Amino acid sequence: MLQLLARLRTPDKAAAASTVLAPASCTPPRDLTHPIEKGEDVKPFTPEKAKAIVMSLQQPAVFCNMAFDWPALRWNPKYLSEMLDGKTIQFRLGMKKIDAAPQFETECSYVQATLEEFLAWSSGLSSCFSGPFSCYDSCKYWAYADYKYIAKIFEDKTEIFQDVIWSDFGFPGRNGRESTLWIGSVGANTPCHLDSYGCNLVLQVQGRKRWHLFPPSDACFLYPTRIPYEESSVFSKVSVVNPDLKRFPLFKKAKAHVVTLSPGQVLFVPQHWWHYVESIDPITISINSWIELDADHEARVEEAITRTLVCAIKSAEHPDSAGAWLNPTEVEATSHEINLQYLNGAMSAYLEYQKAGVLQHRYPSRHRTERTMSASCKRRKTQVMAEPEDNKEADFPTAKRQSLQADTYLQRVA
Ligand SMILES: O=C(O)CCC(=O)C(=O)O
Repeated sequence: MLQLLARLRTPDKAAAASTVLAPASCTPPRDLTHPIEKGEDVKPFTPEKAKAIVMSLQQPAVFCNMAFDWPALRWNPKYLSEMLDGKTIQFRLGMKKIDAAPQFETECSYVQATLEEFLAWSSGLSSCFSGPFSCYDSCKYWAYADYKYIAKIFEDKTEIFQDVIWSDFGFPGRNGRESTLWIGSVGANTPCHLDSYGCNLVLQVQGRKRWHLFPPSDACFLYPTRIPYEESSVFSKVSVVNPDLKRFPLFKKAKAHVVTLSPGQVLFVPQHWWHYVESIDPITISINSWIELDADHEARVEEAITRTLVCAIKSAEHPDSAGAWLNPTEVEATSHEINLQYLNGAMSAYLEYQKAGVLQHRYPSRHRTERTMSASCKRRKTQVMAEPEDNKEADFPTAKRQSLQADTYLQRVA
């Protein structure tokens, strides 16, 4: 089934705010070694219906019981350690203490470590007094192996791509190869941003994450910035969980939709929804896939113009160092020539797309169309919730469990 996120109030009004309902049929996270109980082995939506929801819904939503049989739900830390087989990955470290300014990736520390080293450190083992995490007290810092392309880190274990089955959502052939993996300790977070391209499906695998989502229409209350610069990410200057309302008074008007994603649930994040994401359990693991949309053609042109301008202005201001303005996820400040080539390519693709007379332009309605899967490397990219959170009022629509009947669709909960 599907739960849509409630409109939540901004943090200063949090005491009165509230969140989603969990329909009775929403299953809790389940240990896959347990026998399936009656009714749990039925997916509430066919792939066609799930895709129709994803391609038309304008609100974030959580799908429950759609992934109960995905082998990826067995991707616990021990299993992933075995699969990584001692390979090191990069972890981003940040302070657990939440400041009134967002902790952007430019302000984080980075270490290269094995998953075992990360697990030992995050559980406070004394063996970590040496090793890659030795400079960081796990009581004060969180660590995050974020945004890891599964195709890259498991390039020698390609069989595990099949553990992720996005075809259940109507995207045939899409699996772990087109997905990214996120492994964090408690407090690990991603600053509030929107993704310029696509929409996003996120499977929570282990532990819980809290998502704070804001609609695209809240952009002016979130003080957007392109610094740090990262292609396809627009960051908010506001620390949404500890906002400085003197500097950012309009943030009071932002409508947060807060949801906690539990293992087995799949969050749909619609195009251009802002999100701040925090890990609230000792170890969290999630997997996501950004679904390309026709609207990305236009967004690519806009992104190419933005890149050209930001690189030109910032390289002139800081000729010797891009460290101050370039997000660490960007390899380097690209030259003006490269940027213009990129802009040219994006313009040509957009014109081709327009010439092809794609439906979306004829009917610029609520219905979006998926672009065929491409090799596009999207930097990032887009809650549906199990339990109502305390102190938050529920006033959201939900979809009724379908019992595999295609005629049941979205419904409002009274
Ligand atoms: O899980 C996270 O920390 C962030 C995920 C995200 O930004 C995304 O999937 O777009």
